[in-house]
Amino acid sequence: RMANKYMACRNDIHRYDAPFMAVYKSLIPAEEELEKQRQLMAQLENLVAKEWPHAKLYLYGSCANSFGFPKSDIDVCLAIEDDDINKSEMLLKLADILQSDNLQNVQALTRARVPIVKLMDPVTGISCDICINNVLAVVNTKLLRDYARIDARLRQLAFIVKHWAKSRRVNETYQGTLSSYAYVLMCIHYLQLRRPPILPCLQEMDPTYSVRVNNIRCVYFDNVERLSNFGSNNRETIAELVWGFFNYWAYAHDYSNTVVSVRTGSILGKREKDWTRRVGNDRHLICIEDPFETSHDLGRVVDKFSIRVLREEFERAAKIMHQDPNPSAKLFEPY
Ligand code: 3AT
Ligand code: MG
Repeated sequence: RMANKYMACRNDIHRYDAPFMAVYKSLIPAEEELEKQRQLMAQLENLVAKEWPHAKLYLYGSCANSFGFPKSDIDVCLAIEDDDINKSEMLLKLADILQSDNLQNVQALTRARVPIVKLMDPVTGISCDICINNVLAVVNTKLLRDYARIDARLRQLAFIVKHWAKSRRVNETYQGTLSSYAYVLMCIHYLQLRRPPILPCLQEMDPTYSVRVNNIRCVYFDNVERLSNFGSNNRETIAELVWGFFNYWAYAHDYSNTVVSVRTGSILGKREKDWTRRVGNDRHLICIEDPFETSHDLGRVVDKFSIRVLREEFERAAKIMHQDPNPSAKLFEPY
């Protein structure tokens, strides 16, 4: 199946670069939206500093990793270095403070898997989730943002892939499909493996950035302004990359035996990670290694039903990219 279906790229592919670029541009948030986010952040920083002068607030997720769509909620992490904090108490206290400052719909979800306070700012209309000490998410956000600064094609590809995943409803972890974070890692990995490569492997280079988060050493090369020519020997354009990405996940990826790893910039064996069988709820039917929490498979939410849905969607996308007369519209037709 793999060998005979792995297709050559259609020869009129460059006709579709402009339409895909137009889709990409339509998905970039406006500068005034980012300004509103900064405004809300400043207000929150003020409130938090009064109660916890040593705490810091960080944006994470799509509002800070440069892969955010317009009108998305913002994710905020309150980081506090204090050994004896009680997260629930702190979240309840935070909810009180926010409420008295006229923020709306304030809700403390202390029993959630990641406990948060939710709020809506009536001035900017932005909704926001605040969690406590989820520092690994802040660090992986920075890694994604740093990769995006190396080559513009990453952001183009990832926006198209995220838009496809949302349109086709395969970006719903509670339904067994993949998170946006997983899709962006798949895009980075794809560009690391192009020949010549479009992205380097930052975690394999001499580190210039290093933090320790809950005993995980997060180190990598983050002087990315030095790498702005890295991908210039590869001339592939957006339509080719979208085609190649879907072709890879439809026909070329070895789901039974391999793991994609941004950390090493390579494909690893499931065997070496001991991800060959189901353990608890982790089925490892599609394996995407977290770059820092390396025991964490971002595909673990995928089950035997949703893996079929996903693979059928990859095949549908690959076929559209291969032969549809209007791929930049057809790809995103709602499910
Ligand atoms: P959307 O535009 O909201 O779809 P996002 O980038 O905000 O995309 P998520 O809402 O899936 O992505 O996740 C928010 C951030 O939380 C992204 C990443 O920094 C972190 N994160 C999400 N899922 C995981 C995970 N399984 N492991 C580690 N970090 C994660
Ligand atoms: Mg988000």
